[in-house]
Amino acid sequence: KKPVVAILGATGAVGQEFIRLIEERKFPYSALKLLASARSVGKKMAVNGVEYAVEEATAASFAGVDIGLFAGGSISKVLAPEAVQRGCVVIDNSSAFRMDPQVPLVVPEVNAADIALHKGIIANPNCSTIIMLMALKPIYDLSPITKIVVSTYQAVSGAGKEAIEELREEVSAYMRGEPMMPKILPTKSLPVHYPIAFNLIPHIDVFLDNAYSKEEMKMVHETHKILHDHTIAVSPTTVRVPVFRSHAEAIYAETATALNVEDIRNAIQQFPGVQVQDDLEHMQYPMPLYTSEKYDCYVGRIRKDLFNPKAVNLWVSGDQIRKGAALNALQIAEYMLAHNML
Ligand code: 2RA
Repeated sequence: KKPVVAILGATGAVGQEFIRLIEERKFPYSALKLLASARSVGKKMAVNGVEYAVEEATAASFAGVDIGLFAGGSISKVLAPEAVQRGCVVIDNSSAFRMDPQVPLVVPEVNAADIALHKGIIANPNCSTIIMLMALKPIYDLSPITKIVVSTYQAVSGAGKEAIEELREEVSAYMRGEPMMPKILPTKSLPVHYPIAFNLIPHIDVFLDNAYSKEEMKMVHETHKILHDHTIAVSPTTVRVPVFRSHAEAIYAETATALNVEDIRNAIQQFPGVQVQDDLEHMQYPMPLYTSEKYDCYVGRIRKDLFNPKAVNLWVSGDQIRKGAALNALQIAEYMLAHNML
């Protein structure tokens, strides 16, 4: 039986990507509901050639719904339990439930077995965590990773549709010789904003008392939960960069035993959802302009650390809205359908 599917946050960047992916991957449904906040009610959106009117998301919206694809945002905290109470399985892209022990946090290629433990909600990890673990899980399978140092180069799409628009506006203002008028980055809710065009902002989400940002601490805690290994030392720095869609990351990974680059390269190439793009002679390495709109994550610049024989350095890039959010969540739903878990 084909499921009844609801998309919560249908009009946002991730919500729109859910629709595109449902069409591209021919995700089956017997009925579809597009839900959003009151201000979006009535908007028309086409899916598979059928026009839908966006409805206001309320608890009652989930009556009879089998799968809830939640694009993210604070509304998840309120509506996910209501949806579960009405028999809906929720795949939530918000951070609300990621660290809840009752809620599996899943990258299907990394820890699909955790999906079966769900009690109604399955959490989608943060985009920067997903992209990092797609590159590192194949290495972890060769030898447990003991330490990670990661710097991220995160696309503006992570901050939503408005941030994508803001980058465009700033570039054109700059080219017209006019002042750039930032209103979104680094974080919409904070009183001070900086331009991202021709700039880098080492601040994503809010700072905590330990001088790390929430975005950075997500990479620590989510990595521990997904790999079921709380011994990994993770040192993150997350940075917003003037790129539209892909997140890129420079990673140093130390393993329990020394590995050789060829074994690492082969393991990454064979891992589902990842491709090695690493041919220096022909200037082949992943770049956000080329990894955007793709399903896979791309890994390059794979090289032994110069000083530590148990460490490797590498570079990964992946589409933040696809594998970083909507694709990963939809793949969890695809996995559940394929394993009769819905
Ligand atoms: C960001 N990872 O990039 C966060 C949310 N998508 O802003």
